[in-house]
Amino acid sequence: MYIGGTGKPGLHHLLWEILDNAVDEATNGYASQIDVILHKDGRSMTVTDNGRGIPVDKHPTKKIPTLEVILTTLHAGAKFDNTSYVTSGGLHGVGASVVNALSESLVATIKRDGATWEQHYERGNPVTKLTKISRSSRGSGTTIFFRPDADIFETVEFDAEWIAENLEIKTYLNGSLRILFRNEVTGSRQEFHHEGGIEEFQAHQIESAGARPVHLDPFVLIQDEMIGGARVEVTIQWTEAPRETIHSFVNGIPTRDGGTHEAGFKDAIRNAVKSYMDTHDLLPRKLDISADDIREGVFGIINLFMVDPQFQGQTKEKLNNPEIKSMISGSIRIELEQFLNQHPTTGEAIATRVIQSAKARLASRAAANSVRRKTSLSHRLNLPGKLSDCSSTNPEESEIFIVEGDSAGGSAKQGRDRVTQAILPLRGKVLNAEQATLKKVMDNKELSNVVQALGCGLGENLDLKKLRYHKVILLMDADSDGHHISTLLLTFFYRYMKAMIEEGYVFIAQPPLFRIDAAKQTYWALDEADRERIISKIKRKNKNTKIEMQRFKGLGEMMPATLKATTLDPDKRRLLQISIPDSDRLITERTISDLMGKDASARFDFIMKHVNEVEDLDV
Ligand code: 0R9
Repeated sequence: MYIGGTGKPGLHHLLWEILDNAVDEATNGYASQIDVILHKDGRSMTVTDNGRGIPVDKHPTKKIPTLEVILTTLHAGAKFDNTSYVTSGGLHGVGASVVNALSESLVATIKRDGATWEQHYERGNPVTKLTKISRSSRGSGTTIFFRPDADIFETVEFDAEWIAENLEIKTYLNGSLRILFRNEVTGSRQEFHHEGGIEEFQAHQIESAGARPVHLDPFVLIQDEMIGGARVEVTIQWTEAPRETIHSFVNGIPTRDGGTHEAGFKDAIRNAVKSYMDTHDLLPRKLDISADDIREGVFGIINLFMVDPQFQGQTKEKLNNPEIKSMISGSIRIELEQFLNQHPTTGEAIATRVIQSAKARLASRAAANSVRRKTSLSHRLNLPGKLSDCSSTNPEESEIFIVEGDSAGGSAKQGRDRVTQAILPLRGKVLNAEQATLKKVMDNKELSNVVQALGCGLGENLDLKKLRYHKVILLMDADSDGHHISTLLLTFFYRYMKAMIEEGYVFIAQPPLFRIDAAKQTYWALDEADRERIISKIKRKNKNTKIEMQRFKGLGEMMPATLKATTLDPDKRRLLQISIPDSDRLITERTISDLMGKDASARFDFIMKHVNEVEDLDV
């Protein structure tokens, strides 16, 4: 209920919670360094900040130390906040008490007023009194060690890479903060410190997306002393990228569903640029410019610091304070317009970019309209010629297999259930949608066949009510070419039909790589590891059993009956459902742009970083 589940994201939520409390102390100007340790067991963590230390004196009404109240009472932190203490509460801010309750062991160590205090907890209950363990202490601060409860979590292994990514983002959002990450599992250390703050963050994002800026200097605004003591940091830069990339944060926590601050930010961009173009007579007559045209190619970050943010939505990741929208929109608009007027070369480059995107949108709309005409249900005959459709018209029971190559398509066609399973073979090259405009995407024969077959349009015209199949299954060979095509199709879906992934309609089929026959039984193995597992199971039963093995070179080699029995039949097959982890959409976004974007060096870095994790790298 409090951490969104007991899987991997829930486990890491515990760390984000403790980390946010430490970052809050830094955001408020009392701490400058945070040390994070992943211990040797891989399943316990320690976080230390050098702030003031959680108060250890007796709580005025509860008559126990404030620290103990904080660690044993839900939402206790909120009651202590004064009106100027900015906290991440409301997002991760469920309180340290939740981390304590869900940990087998938690130890709090506080350095304050020249002494060191410690208290031990197990599953949320104190097992020692708060004890002064030293009469001296250098400096002040809070240390929390915790080991999540293995009886509660499905996995208790922390993911060092994910942690490091999040720690780095924290330091981009708090330019003066330094975070040291020690991974005792691997013996490595990383230090994160980005004095350039969000401006550096944005430059890094633009570079890793391989996007070419259309003007040199970004617009940067740091506005302190807004109404209600709020503070906002903003950076904006236009690039040639075919889409906008806006990241919003409140008190350093991502607001993935946006909200009033992001809406105000977008309004400000539109109004400032529109007014600048009007004033300087830069708008061509007869060309309607939309807000989307103005923001195409924009990389933008808005980080708002405010007391008492209110959040809404299922994941509480949308800011809901209504007064914020006009406050942000008004102040950013004035500053941005002034910036454009003071930097006419930049202003004109942006105006040219906006006009270019308006013209491209009109061209794309014409292309998309033609696809929509072709995909409308009344034109069923206009479905792609290569599609072997199913006879059912009920999307809930219908599936489409997008298959690599005509020969695999032939086997799949013979092995399928004609009522519920459609087959679409792909032959030509699938375009990399990460590096293409909608117009180019629609000109690609294979992708346009997919769009026509699915029937629900794409981009701004996507309408999932018209989706003709509720299972879209990618069926590729288990080799590097097959993986490549799957990756290209997933990139396309992610960029142009993301809701289809979010609704859980996209799957990857898992055809076997090996057939194993032993003692009159047939087994199917997905990969080498699976094969070894099966063989040792057979040998355990009888070590003299004769084993015969066949490796499939590709789907095309498989008999239709085999394909049916292993991969098509809903009762026997294994499918991987594609999802975008809510826990980190930012990382998903970055992974897609690193791996599929124009910047080859980002891919090179990725390969070098992960090369040791792969047994047989196929390059
Ligand atoms: C390692 C993780 N760090 C923390 O959890 C942490 C919480 C915290 C804190 C204060 C200072 N440092 C902290 N680190 C703090 C101190 C004071 C006032 N507000 C906050 C003070 O000295 O007066 N606290 C967060 C909530 C609370 N303290 C409080 F509710 F107990 F006051």
